[in-house]
Amino acid sequence: MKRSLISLNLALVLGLSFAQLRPQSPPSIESTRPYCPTGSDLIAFWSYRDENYEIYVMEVNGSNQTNLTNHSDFDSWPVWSPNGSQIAFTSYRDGNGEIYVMNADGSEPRNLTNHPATDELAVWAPDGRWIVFASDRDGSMDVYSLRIETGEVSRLSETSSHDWAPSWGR
Ligand SMILES: [Ca+2]
Ligand SMILES: [Ca+2]
Repeated sequence: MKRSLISLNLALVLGLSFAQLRPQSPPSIESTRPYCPTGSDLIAFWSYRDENYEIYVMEVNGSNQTNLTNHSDFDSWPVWSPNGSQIAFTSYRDGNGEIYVMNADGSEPRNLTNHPATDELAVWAPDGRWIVFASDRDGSMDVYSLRIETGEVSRLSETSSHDWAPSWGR
């Protein structure tokens, strides 16, 4: 993996973790994420319409809105795998933020991080083999990579400030 490909677009950071941003009341605007990369005209997004955040997909015209997560805890921030077959997301269903991956139809969700610290905001590498995410497992929020095949995690940023919300360059 070329670190140079990673744009550590570290979020504006006010010392708040994603968990702390969880709203106490439903937001007025539903957050959206990009189109499915396979050109299937699907859009993934997260919504509070069920009184807890769930990940949905819908057609580009807004039809066929489908709840993929159906879990009582916080599920958010969906990102398509490069081939469109899977969706990574952040979930608090295990009591702390974890990076999950599920099939694009919502089946077979699995916890990739499985760590007691906060792990959140996954993005896929363009080759589909890596996920980059933010975690506070070493004391402050930093950016980490995870090799999906092996589960190997590497720390990419090492600062005492809040490094967050990475994205990949092309
Ligand atoms: Ca949920
Ligand atoms: Ca965790």
